[in-house]
Amino acid sequence: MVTRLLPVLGDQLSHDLASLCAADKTTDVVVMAEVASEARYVPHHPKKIALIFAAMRQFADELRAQGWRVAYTQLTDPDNTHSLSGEILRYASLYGCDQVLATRAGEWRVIGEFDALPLRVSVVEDSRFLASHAEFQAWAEGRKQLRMEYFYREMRRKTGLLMQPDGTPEGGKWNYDAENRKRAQPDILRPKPLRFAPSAQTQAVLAMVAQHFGQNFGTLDDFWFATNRAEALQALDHFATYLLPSFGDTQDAMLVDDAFLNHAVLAPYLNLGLLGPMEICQRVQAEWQAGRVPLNAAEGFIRQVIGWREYVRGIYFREGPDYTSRNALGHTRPLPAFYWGAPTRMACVAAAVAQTRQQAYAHHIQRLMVTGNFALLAGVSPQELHMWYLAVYADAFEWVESPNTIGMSQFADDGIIASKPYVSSGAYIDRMSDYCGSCSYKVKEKTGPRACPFNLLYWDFLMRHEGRFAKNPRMAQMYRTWARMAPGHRETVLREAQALLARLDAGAVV
Ligand code: DLZ
Ligand code: SF4
Repeated sequence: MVTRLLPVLGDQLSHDLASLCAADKTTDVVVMAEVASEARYVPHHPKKIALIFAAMRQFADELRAQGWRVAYTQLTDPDNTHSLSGEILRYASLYGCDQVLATRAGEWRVIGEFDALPLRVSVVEDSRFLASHAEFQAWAEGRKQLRMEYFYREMRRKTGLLMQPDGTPEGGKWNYDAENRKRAQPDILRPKPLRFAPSAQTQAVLAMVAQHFGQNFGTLDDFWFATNRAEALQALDHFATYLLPSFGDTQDAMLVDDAFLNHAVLAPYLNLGLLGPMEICQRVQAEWQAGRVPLNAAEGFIRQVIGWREYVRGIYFREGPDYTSRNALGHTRPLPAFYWGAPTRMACVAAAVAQTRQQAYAHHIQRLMVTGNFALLAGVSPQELHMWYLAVYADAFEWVESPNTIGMSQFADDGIIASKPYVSSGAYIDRMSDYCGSCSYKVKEKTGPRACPFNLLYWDFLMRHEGRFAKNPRMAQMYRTWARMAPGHRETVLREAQALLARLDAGAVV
């Protein structure tokens, strides 16, 4: 007798998942399915698909070892209906059971699909986050601006992380970001994220993904991700021991030959559910308490997890399903082909894209200030860019990726997340990276054939949106700088920017 079906999605691979906790091993059946509807709604990086499928298969094995019955559909199973709802319905009829117990999906699209099931579906909230939807709503209620910093402080108080007994933050400040903006030097001795040799099961997944998704952007070579909780815990331990001490210092730096610097690369595991946010932060806090890492490193890391990650999830669910289609700045340019690996002369973009193709990973500043910055300056459709980020990064799920893209990076939500657009000229990239030295453009040149495109497009962006941003107190200085430039120079900048965009539109190598 089967009483209920328990769908477990590819990003719900947690043994403490709310629906599993509320279920009964003796009468309920877990349903897991590798389906085309999820694997193909954007052209995911093959490494991302392999990670998810390999982790799903291992999680199913772990559940079985704990005594669960698991109905698991592999991608190539002949009966596969290739949608989540199709598989739930198929198992419902197979087991003669019309009750479903689900943990709320992390994406509106999938929530809608579950809502439409012609079965008796009960949904429990996903408890793997620090702030529930209700808690975020309560925090947001009545506020004019939803700034991450204030939400973060609430989360610090709630969790007690890096807090003193009297309710003040450790070290006296809430945020040590100002110490986390240093340049980095190439260092062949810098530790790297922990790598895992694929098991036989993961190798089978890799072969299958190569066959079915080999045409997608991204390489499968050298797959090293953790694919189960035990490995993810080792990766956490390795990060905390070897990489965390300098995490803050190099957090915003970019180097051509170092894809990871001191970044944790734990987000894929966290977002799949292999690790939980509190256990990661407690480990990081413990390193600081033991005097092994500086406060700016520990605080900077914890802020990303309990502040930023929870905050963007809150925004995604508060704003609703139309959030991903917002386009406040009216940007419609197609995503340039170099995002998918076509040649570009911009060394910074080429490096970020090459690394993305290889690793299904780039760090936050590469995403925000190189690929995101270029798209915003060039007026690329936020929707096309959103699909790109969602596809190419192993950690990207819509609830976390879309507020970062639509809101933070592209200002397409009209300033819900960001108080000003994150645009910069080449100078910022030059300051934070070693990209410019090897570029065919010259970062110091403002006009002329070798002028850095970021320099030209920066002013073009500001002028295109002068009406909207000139009065923004955080932008006014830039408009004053522009006003002080010689009229002839301003004309040249705008003419050359237009010519550059025309070349981009014509498919020339830019
Ligand atoms: C991202 C993804 C992919 C590529 N494939 C599957 C799948 O075949 N089966 C599955 O259950 N989940 C998959 N996922 C994750 C889902 O897309 C994810 O659960 C939703 O986007 C909600 O966050
Ligand atoms: Fe990028 Fe401009 Fe530097 Fe080239 S010169 S790497 S385009 S910022």
